[in-house]
Amino acid sequence: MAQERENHREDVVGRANVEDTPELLAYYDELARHKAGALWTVANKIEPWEPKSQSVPVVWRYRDLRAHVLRSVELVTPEKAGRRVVYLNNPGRSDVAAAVGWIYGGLQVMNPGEVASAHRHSASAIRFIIEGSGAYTVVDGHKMTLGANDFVLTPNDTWHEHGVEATGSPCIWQDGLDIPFVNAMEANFYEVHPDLSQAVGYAVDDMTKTWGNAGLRP
Ligand code: GTQ
Repeated sequence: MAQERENHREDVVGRANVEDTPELLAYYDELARHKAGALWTVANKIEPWEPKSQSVPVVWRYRDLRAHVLRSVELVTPEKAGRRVVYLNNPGRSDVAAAVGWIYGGLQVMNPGEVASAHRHSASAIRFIIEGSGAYTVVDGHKMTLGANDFVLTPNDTWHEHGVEATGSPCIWQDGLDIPFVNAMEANFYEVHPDLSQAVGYAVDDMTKTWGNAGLRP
């Protein structure tokens, strides 16, 4: 049975424009049997005139998602889920779990007293704290307390774990990671911390105190 063949012809000088003939079609079948193909059938597809996005425009409103995010607290534990997150799934990028382009986005929620185990991976993360109190993250032994409007970076391959102190309130933050990009590079490694949590090796909030002030030297 002849499979569906691609031939992305363009009637433009300098672009591939080869008409199908029975002889060529037989030739393409022959190449396909060798796991090969004729570039001119796909050249115009793989070298578009300008960048093409698979992403489609989507607006995710916090007021629409918030209740669904909070509902996940009743449905799964961080122990079982690893991370309790509702991710933003662009209909044009669901194959790579991207919110847009090569960027992953999600809304993570934790209740007071909960901790999510420590891990590290090749993808880097940024986090915006949206609401709640008592949240913290530990990045390579540096514990940082997090409140609404705080922003925290988790560089690639740093150990990280999140939690909310028992005295806090339910916390929601937005995660952004380059997971789809790193996967596209086929470069993503993932490790669970051998102790599932890190020893805090520095004064709490030392990073904020060191870098979150004026006074960088020339
Ligand atoms: O906190 O490390 O939303 O690895 C998705 C994957 C958060 C995280 C996400 C992750 C993380």
